[in-house]
Amino acid sequence: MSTVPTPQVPADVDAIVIGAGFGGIYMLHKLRDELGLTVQAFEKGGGIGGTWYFNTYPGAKSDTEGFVYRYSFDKDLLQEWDWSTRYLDQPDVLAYLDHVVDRYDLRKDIRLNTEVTGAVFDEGTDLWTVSTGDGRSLTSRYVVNALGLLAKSNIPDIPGRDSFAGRLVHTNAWPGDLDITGQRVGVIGTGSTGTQFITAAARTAGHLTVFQRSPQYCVPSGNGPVDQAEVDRTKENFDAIWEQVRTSVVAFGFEESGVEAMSVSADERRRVFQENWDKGNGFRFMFGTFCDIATNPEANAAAAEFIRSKIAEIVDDPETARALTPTDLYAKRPLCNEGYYETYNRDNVELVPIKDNPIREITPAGVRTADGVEHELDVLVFATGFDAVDGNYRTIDLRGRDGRHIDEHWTEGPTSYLGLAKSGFPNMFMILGPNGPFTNLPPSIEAQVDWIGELIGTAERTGVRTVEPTAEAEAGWTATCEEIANMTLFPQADSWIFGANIPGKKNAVMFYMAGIGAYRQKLGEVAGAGYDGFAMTRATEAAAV
Ligand code: FAD
Ligand code: NA7
Repeated sequence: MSTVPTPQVPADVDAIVIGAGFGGIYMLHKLRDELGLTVQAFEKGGGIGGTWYFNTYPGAKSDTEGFVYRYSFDKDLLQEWDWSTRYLDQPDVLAYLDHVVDRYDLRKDIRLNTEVTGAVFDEGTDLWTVSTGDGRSLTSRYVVNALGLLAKSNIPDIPGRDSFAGRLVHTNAWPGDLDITGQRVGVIGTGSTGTQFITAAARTAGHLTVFQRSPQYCVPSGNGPVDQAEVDRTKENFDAIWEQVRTSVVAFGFEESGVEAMSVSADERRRVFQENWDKGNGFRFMFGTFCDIATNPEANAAAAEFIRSKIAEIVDDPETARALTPTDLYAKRPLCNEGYYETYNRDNVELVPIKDNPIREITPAGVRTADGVEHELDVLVFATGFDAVDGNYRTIDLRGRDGRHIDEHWTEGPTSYLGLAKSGFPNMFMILGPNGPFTNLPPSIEAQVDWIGELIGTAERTGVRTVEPTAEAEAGWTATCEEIANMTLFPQADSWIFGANIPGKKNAVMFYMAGIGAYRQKLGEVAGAGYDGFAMTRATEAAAV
């Protein structure tokens, strides 16, 4: 640890939190209520909730089961919030987060409708200056970015996009006044969001045209009502459930399989796949059936073949079934849905495969494909996903030491130490930053917030003035994440997980794929070794660590 002679210039507040989704809400509570710091949170949306404030499209819901798509840090909070369906619809998650914000009286410290446009570290004062879109600025000693990893919309620049005479919307900005009942609706995109939207919209739209670039592997979600007796049983069991979640791999509330797919007979494989198909949930199908679906090409092919056989069984029209059937690896974030493939048996749903017949332009009347057909529409929905992980960071004038912008650090793709801090950016933390865990996210958010809180608490108690990872520690973590990702099949599929969905974006490893248990263990080891990999400075007059 080095020392600096100058006294601390007072800051406007101790800490600034940017974003008020799952991450920012808990971070604000941690810093203000547990550490006793003064905190200002900024949120560019008109309400709290992040993902769950913006994604109000028909069908929006969690694909993590509701009993583990929540916070676990407060046992009373866990006991007082009920659920009535296996997965939570968007309004349910938003109501839950509103409840949390009110319960801990957080709203008064969240400034809504306020976009952070700049965050600049001053090496003379060791303070951050955070500027907002309303022309104001505030200084703080700490900044925590809770900007969201799936929060910056990807809006493809399709020719004629602005000429459309109907309503053109992205699912991440669904307008409150848009009712698609009886309308001619087109949707571009068949990822997690697109498949949710398609199954819901088919029930109300007059006609639904699905523009599909890549067919998807999608398993049933098994959604349905949950009765109070089951809720009560789950609540009684919460200690054991959360212990399992925190030490598991994907943190989805089920036991991952320890059995290799090829170690059992073909009949047994099919039995296990069927059993998990019947139970439902995408992560369960990928990680609860066999332990090597995401790592062994043969096991992956067996799972993929099973899903393909289901598509052939479910979809009535053979040509539609063929177009819906993926032939590539089963190695994107696994999808689940209620009746996705069945939806294509409806008379009002039309599949337009666009891989070989791409969209040529958007016209005032609709979408024209390369074969010259103009698909006439009243509403066109972009379910085209997100500039994931680093997207929102790069829109901020974010500068650390030497005035260097985050883009200058991230020329080869975004990096961090432990998914939560960045060398050259003292006293700055990230929730779900690059190379954080690939899991059900609330438990990983909690792990990060708890750990950041511990570190800031230690710094406060011991007179540490700045703390940041070393470049070596960051490079080591990046290499670890690359090594682990390369042991899986995920890098071989083009998806947002590696930035492959954004034209021109550098493909890079953006997740730690060894699971939440291993991640939490690593966090514990780093803290236990006196924050190994972090460099600290302190004022000479401060108490020694
Ligand atoms: P967010 O909820 O994205 O919040 C980030 C906030 O930061 C936003 O409100 C944003 O407006 C704000 N912000 C960003 N930049 C600025 C700025 N410059 N100034 C001010 N404010 C800013 N994950 C799961 O684990 N399971 C699921 O089932 C699941 N379902 C999902 C379904 C959908 C439709 C989507 C889009 C995502 C889903 N996710 C799911 C991922 C989800 O994003 C996370 O689970 C979680 O909500 C992330 O919380 P967060 O606080 O990190 O980010
Ligand atoms: P995804 O998973 O990135 O899916 C986006 C979809 O949009 C996918 O089908 C894409 O096809 C398609 N897409 C993207 N750009 C285009 C263009 N230009 N033309 C045609 N089709 C396009 O985003 P989601 O929102 O569904 O899910 C992201 C995560 O958010 C998800 O895992 C949940 O956690 C919530 P492609 O497959 O690239 O061919």
